[in-house]
Amino acid sequence: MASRFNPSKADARWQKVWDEAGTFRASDLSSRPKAYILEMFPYPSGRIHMGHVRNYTMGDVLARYRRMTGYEVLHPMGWDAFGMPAENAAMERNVHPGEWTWSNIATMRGQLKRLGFALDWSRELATCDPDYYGQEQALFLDLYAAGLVYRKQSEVNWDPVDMTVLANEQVIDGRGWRSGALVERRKLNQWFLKITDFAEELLDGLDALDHWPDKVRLMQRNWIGKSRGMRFRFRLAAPAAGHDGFDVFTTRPDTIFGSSFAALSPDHPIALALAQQDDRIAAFIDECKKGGTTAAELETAEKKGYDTGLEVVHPLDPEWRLPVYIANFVLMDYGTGAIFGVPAHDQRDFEFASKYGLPIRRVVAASVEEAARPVVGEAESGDGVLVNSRFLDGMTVEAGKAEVIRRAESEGWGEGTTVWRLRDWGVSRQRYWGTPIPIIHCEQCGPVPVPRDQLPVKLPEDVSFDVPGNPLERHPTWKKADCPQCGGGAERETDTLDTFVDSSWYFIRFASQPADRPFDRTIAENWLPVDQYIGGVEHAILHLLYARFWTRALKRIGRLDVEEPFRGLFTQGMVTHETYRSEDGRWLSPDEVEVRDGVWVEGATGAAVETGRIEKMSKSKRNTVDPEPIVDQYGADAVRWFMLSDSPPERDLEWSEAGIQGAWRFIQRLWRLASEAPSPSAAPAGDDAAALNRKLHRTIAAVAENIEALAFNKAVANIYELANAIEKAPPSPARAAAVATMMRLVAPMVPHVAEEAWAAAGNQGLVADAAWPEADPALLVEDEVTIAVQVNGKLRDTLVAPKGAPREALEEMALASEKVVRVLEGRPPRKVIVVPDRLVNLVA
Ligand code: ANZ
Ligand code: ZN
Repeated sequence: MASRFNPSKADARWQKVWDEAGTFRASDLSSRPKAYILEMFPYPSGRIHMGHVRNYTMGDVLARYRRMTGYEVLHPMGWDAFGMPAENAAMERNVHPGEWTWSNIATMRGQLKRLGFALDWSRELATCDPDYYGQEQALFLDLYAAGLVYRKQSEVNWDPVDMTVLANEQVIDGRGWRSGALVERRKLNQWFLKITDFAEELLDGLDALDHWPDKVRLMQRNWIGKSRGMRFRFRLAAPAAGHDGFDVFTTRPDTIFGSSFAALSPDHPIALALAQQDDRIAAFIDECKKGGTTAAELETAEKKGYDTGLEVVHPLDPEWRLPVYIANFVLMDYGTGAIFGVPAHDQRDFEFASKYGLPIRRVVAASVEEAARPVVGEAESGDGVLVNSRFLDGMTVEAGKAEVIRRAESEGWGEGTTVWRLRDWGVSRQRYWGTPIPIIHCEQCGPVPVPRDQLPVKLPEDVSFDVPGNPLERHPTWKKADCPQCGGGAERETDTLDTFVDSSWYFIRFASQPADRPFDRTIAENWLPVDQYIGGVEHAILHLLYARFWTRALKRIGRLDVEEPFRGLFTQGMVTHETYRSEDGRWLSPDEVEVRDGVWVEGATGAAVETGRIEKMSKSKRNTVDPEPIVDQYGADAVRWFMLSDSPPERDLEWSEAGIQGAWRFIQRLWRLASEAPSPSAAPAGDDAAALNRKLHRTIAAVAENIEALAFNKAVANIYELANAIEKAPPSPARAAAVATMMRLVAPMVPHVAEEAWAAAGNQGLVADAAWPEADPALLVEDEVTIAVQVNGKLRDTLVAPKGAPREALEEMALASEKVVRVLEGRPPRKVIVVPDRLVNLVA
C-alpha cells in the first residue's frame, strides 16, 4: 500500500466508480424507508464558493449516513437559474443571459463533482430550462383557474431616465443604479398570488414544525404578523370634499388619549379629492411618489406631511379636535390608509410631530409616578401602565386595549379586528430572464390563459440588452398572439415571474419529473416532505414561506397531498475569513498578503498591511478563498473534513490555512492507520483490547447520534478520540478491527480515503454501500463512575470507582484520599453519607 494517500488520483477514480455504478441514484420503487435530503440549490453565479461547500458537505454527510443505515436516499442537485445577474452580465459583457447561465452551470457542476458529493445527478434540473419553467406555467394556470391568482394596480420603482422598472435591489439610496436618477413610484398592473388566503394556516402550521429552528419559526410568525387591532371612525368637524369622516386602523387603541393628529395616505380618496380642489395638495402628493418602494426606504425616508386644515373629533371627547395631515409614511394598502398619530409612543409619529410642532403626550409609563416625565429623544414603544388617559389610568397596555375596544363596540363607533402583516405576493417582474407569465391579453376578452397545448411559452432567443427596459416588451414579434378565446389579435403578457416562484416547487420536481406534467402525484407524495432541508438563514423568511404556501396551495386545489414541504430545517453558519487592507485603504485578498518577520505585508511590494475583522467571505471585502485551488492542493476529503470540524454547524466557520492543513494531516493519519499491516503475532485479547473495543463501540454510537443531530463537529471530535485510542493501543486483532470499523464511520465525511482504505483491505463492494456498523449495547454501558468526595458538604476530591461499588468500598476509598486526609487532619469523621455511584460526604 502507498504510504501516502494521494487525492489527486484517488478522488477522481472513486467519483468515476460511483458515477458508473449509479450508486447515488434514488429509486422511486425501492421498498426501503425513504429519506429526502436537500440543500438549497445554488444560483449559478459563476463559481462555487466556500458557503456552498460547507452547505453541501453537511447534507452529503447526512445523505451518505442515511444510505448506510438502510434508507433509500433522495439527494438531488439543480440550479436556481433565472434572475437579474444574468441580465446584468448581458448588459455589461454583451453575452446572452442564457449563454452566461449555462456556461456557469457547466463550470459549477464540474466543481461540485470534484467534491465527491453523493448526488443523484440524473435528476439535475435548471429553472431556466423550458422543461422546467413550462411546467411552472402549467401550475401557475392551475392556481389561476382556482382563483388564487389575480391582477391589480401596484407600485413599482420607476427610473425616469432609463425609462425602466427597477427591482428593489437596483434602487440605491433612492436612485437608479445605472442612471443615478431619483427613482419614482409608479403604478402598474401586476400579478399577485393570494398568499393571504393562507395566512392562518401558514401561521398555525409552524407549531407542528418542531424540527425547525425556533428563530426561523419566530421570523415567519412575525412576517405573517397576526395582531389584534381596532378600526374606528373619525368624524370630520366639518364635512369636506364630499366626506364626513374616515376610518383609521390601530394596533394600539390604548394610546388613544395620546393622539395629537390624524393622517391620511397620499393615495387616500379624501386626499385625492382635496387635490382636485387644491394645487398645493396635488403637488405634495406628487412629491410623495419620489423614492423607492422598499419597506426600509419608506421607514427611513424623511417624514413629510401637509396640513389640510381639516379637523376630526376625538371619539372619546366631543370637545377635542385633532388636525388632519396628509403624510408620506401612511400607506394606502395597509389597514384603512389612515391613522391617528401618537408621537410619544410611535417613532414615525415622533419624528413627524417633532417636525411640525405637534404635542408629544405621554400615555404609557413605567409606573404611575412617571406620568409627568416628558418623552424626549425618541418614542417609547415599551410596555407599562397607562397614564394621562382618564378612565384608562393605571391599566396595563393589554387591559387598556380591551377596554377601548369594548367601549367602541358598545357605543358603536369602532370594532376590534384581526389584522395580518402578510401581503399578497406580487410575482410580476418587468424583466427578460424569468418564466414568462402564460397569459394573453385580448381587448375583447381580457386576460386569457395560454392553452395547455401551447405551453411552454418560451423566451425568445433573439433579444438585445443594449437599451434599458424589458426586451420582451420591445421584441418585434414575440408579443403578438391570437386570442385563444375569440381568435382576434392579442398580446402576450410581457412580465415574467419572480424567481422565488421557481424555488417554491423545485423540491417537488426533484422527486418526480415526468415530461408531460409538473410531477407524478403518487411518486412525489412518496418522497415528500423533504426530511432534512439545509441552507442559509437569509432564506428563513421569504423562500421558506413561499414554498410552504405553494405546497399548501397545491394541496388545496387537489394536486398534491402534502401540507408542509420541509419536515426538518437546518440553517448553517457562514464561512468567514480575516480581512486585509493596504495602507491606502484598499482591500487585499488573502493571496496578496503574507507574513514576513512576524508582520503582515503585501506580497508584491512588502508594504505594511492592516489585518481587519473576521467577516463573512465576500467579494466586496475581497476575503474570499476559492475552493477549487484548495481542492487541487489538498483533495476533496481534507476540504470536507475541515468544513465539518472546527465549529458547530450553525455557527460561523473561520477559514484558515492552518485549519485545512490540519485536516489534510488527519486524512494522512487515517490512511497510515489503514495501511498498517495486520499484526502477524495476534496477541491474545487482553485488557487493552477490551478497552479499545469499548471505545470503538461508544464511538459508533456517538458518531451516529451526532450525525443525526447534525452536530458534525462533535462527530469529528469522536473520530479524533478514537484515532488517538487506536494509535495508543498495541497491535492486536482488536486494533485491526477498530481501524476497519473506523473507515466505515468516516465514510460519510471523507468518502474518498474511506473507499481507498476499504478496497485496500480487500473488502467487497463499496464502503458507500456498506452498512453502518452496529454498536454492541453491552459495551455502551458506563462501567466506571466519578464519585464526588465532600467534607462537610464541600467538594474536596473526585474518585473514579467501578459502577455499583458497595458503600463500604466507596467510604474506604474516600478516607484514603490524600486531600481528605489533609482536611480531616487525621481525625475520623463523625458520620459518613454515601450515595452509591454519586458521592461520599464525610461529616467531621
Ligand atoms: C396608534 C399607535 C400608537 C400606533 C402607537 C402605533 C403605536 P403594525 O404593528 O406594523 O401592524 N398604521 C396603521 N395603518 C397604517 C398605514 N396604512 N400606514 C402606515 N402606518 C399605519 O402597525 C400598526 C400601526 O401602524 C398602527 O397602530 C398605526 O399606528 C400605524 F403608540 O395607531 B398605530
Ligand atoms: Zn379575445
